Amino acid sequence: MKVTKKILTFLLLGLFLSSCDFRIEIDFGDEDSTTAVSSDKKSSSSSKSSSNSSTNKLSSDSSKNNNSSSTNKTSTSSTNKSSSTTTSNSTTTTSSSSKQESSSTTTTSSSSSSSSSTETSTSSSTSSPSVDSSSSSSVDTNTYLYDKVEEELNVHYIDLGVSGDSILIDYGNYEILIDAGGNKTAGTNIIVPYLREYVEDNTIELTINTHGHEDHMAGYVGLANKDGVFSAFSYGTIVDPGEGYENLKNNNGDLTDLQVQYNEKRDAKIAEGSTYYTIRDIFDNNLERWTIAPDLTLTFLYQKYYDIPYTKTSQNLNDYSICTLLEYQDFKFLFTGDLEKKGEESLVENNELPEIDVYKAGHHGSDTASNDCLVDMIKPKMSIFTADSLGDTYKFPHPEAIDRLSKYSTTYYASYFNGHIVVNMKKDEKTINVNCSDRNDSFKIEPYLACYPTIEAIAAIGSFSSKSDAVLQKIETAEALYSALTTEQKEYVYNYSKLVTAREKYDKL
Ligand SMILES: [Ca+2]
Ligand SMILES: [Ca+2]
Repeated sequence: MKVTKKILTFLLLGLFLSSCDFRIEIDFGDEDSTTAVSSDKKSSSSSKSSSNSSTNKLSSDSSKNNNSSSTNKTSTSSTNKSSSTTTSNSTTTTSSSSKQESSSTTTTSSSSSSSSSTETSTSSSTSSPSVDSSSSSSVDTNTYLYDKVEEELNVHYIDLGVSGDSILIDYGNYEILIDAGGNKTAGTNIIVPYLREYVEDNTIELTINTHGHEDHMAGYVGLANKDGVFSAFSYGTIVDPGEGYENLKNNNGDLTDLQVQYNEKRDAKIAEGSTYYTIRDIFDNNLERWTIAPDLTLTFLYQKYYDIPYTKTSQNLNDYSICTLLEYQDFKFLFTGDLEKKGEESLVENNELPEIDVYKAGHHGSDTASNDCLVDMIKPKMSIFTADSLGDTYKFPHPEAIDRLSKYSTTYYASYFNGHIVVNMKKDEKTINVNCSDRNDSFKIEPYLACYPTIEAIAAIGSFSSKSDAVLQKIETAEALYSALTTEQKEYVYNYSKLVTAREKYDKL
């Protein structure tokens, strides 16, 4: 089974992660080393102290203030403490497999304008995948949220088998989880066992559900009577759009079953002691900048939809996506959920965004995201597509988005192509290392764009239950397109199995 194989492969990969050599230099020589992001502060009349940690839930009624003018962009550093020592029950652990698969490490240069090089090495190790904290140095917890300076940071873009987001930022025993999506099955069978490998203290210090779509939320719930991402772990702080902005609503305006289930699971965590903030609470209380360690900060980025309640007339839930900037040493990561054009315009208007090293391409690489207004500001060196179109109809990533990104990006990864994608950075090293569970060579846009008409033709076959000239023509068209591709291009046709299945079915009818 594909999913199981991926997990097992990745566990093995983790065994030698710390021993890998990194070979790709990213040159930060020209960059301003000072903190590059500033958010507009909404003037707040209820400015709670940042040390206000014991409150489980801030009032959602705090006055909604006007968004201040974007001309006054200052950065406020605030720290806040999240505290949750509740331990949730965890009954299972990921099993290991006797199947041994070697993994490879590829590094790519993002300082070069040419296509990335691929240097591959194979290695294996029996060392523990856990972070060695013995070399960590202690820091003042009155200043920082975490009590150590770790030797490395890993950002995991988890492959969910379907398009969807679940991103783990792993810094020793401090973890941030952005979304737990895909679907309920992915939550229980992929995300939970994956996280257990890296959340050794069973507590995720911060989780952010960017918005209430299934592919970003369902994993928190998980399968019935099994662990989902909420039930499997304890949480320091939970942030989401909140009531009135969470909108998997039915036509009659009620919350969907999934939203109701998410709320129940989240509220159970709050009852256990987790701190909960809506994204408006974050800005109303000046909690947007989280100083985790001297070399690590997470900043919530303001955009206007945080303050616009969901209605029938503003019913694109993607607009509500919570956006964050992660800064580790000089490295900068941007996460924008499924934000689309109007949200991106607001994001750019309200924040002085720095150039970004690693950009999770908005909305899985959809044409609706990564618009010029954003891309021209952040100039992403590396773009990652959390896209796995097997079984869906969205055909992410879209060539239009790739075209815009390609003005700046020199390296790409895609979850359907690479599997789990782990970006590793080490303390005091100016290199980014990428390790993937399926294949380490980066995603190349030339063969992808060349095969895209084939991907579209296969998707266009659709479902059928009887023979017809129309169906046969679609199958033959897709087969002809596929057969004309080069071997390399064929590797990018993620829905080829659908074509095989369609042909077999048609011949049997
Ligand atoms: Ca960890
Ligand atoms: Ca932790």
